[in-house]
Amino acid sequence: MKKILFVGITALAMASCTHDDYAPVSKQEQYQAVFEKEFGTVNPNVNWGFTPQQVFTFDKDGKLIGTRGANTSANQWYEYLTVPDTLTDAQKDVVRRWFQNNKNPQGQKVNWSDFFVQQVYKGGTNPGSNSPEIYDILKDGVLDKDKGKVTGSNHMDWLACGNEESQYRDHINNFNGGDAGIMNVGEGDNKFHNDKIMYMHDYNTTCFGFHDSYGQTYYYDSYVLIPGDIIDPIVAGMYFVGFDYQMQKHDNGVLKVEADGYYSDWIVRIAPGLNAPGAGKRVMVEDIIDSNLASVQTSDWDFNDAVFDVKFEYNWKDGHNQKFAVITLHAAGGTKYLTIGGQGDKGVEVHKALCVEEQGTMINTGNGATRPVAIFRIPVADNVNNANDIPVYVGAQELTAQQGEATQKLCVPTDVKWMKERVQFINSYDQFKDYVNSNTPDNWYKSVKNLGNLY
Ligand SMILES: [Ca+2]
Ligand SMILES: [Ca+2]
Ligand SMILES: [Ca+2]
Repeated sequence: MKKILFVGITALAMASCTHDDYAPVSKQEQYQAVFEKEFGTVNPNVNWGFTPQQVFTFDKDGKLIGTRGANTSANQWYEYLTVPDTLTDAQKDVVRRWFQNNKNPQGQKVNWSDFFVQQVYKGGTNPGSNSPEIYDILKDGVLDKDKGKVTGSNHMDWLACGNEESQYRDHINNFNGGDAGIMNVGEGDNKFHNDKIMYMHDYNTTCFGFHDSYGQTYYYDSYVLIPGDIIDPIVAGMYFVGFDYQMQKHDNGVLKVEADGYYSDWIVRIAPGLNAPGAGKRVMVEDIIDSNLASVQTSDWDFNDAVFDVKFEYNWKDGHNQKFAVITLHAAGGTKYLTIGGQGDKGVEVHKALCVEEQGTMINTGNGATRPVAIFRIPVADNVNNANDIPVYVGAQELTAQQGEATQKLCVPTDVKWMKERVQFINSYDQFKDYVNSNTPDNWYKSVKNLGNLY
């Protein structure tokens, strides 16, 4: 056996040293070949749309961008965000009724570092027939008429989000007593409205909670997050968090209100902090390079294996200014281990970020799961201001976009739609091939032949 193995190694060494036909070809070289077979010769000047971007700076006093936590500079939100409209009475009504009529609903999770919170309903002001929202008090497990009744929402005083153990658990400013204060949103040329709304910046949606002022206790497991899609078409695409009041207090015995499974004691809407048009750039990623490049087909090219927007900002954190790329992840149209921000554990895996555990599930490309966007931050060096400098990996293979070379990443404005699965890129974006071959038109994404191919 040993002898045979030795002969094999010698033959291999000779092949790679003496015959050019057998010389190892790099993945990128193989990729260049299949890319040019599909799209033609790459023009040496093509840079795939990547350019330096605007950097937003937030000072510690909340000018333009607030410190982490609640950002109360509502008049500036429109400069870098798409602010949700006010909710109509009909929308609030249909949401209230849903929470009042559905006991112990199954919730879901979202993953947003930046989001709005909007008031929907203060429990007890319009109770449902099943969900009283005004509770009897039990003393040592027995109804205690002397204690009277308690309106839960009146004691839900400190709406908060973030991890219970985390130092980053914070108050959603302005949201107390089951209600919220009015904010003046936008000014001047920017759209203006009044609503009970707050923007949470550099935060997280790991959990939501409230402080009960009756028993002086925090509750971080008495909420449920429900997509508007299952409530009513007039709130489709929205997300709502409902809270179920509970209370416990030691006062010559145990006084108690038990959670009743109706999460209508306080209802808020949460909405992702999406970029204002022009505030960021969109990156569309192709992972074919990690496949068997001998069998690539036209429909394998879709540049939707990750689709994310990049916005740069300086943010006051832990006592000094730090630079971040804010990533808004829209789609994960592949089944490989794809990370943004670094390789493996050093980056963020796209399926996980979108709250889907199975790596084999494609997300938001019309052929798998549908999920809300994910929003997260990646620390970057001070000199980084180009979305191309945000590393993207498939396994150990970095995906690159080099001028004049076959690319795995495209950079486009944030209103460009991405591809569905199994449709032909080349027959959807009509002028992409011209762009590859001649570096023009650089707005190739505006020529769409078959809109139905886009998500
Ligand atoms: Ca309740
Ligand atoms: Ca692909
Ligand atoms: Ca795909």
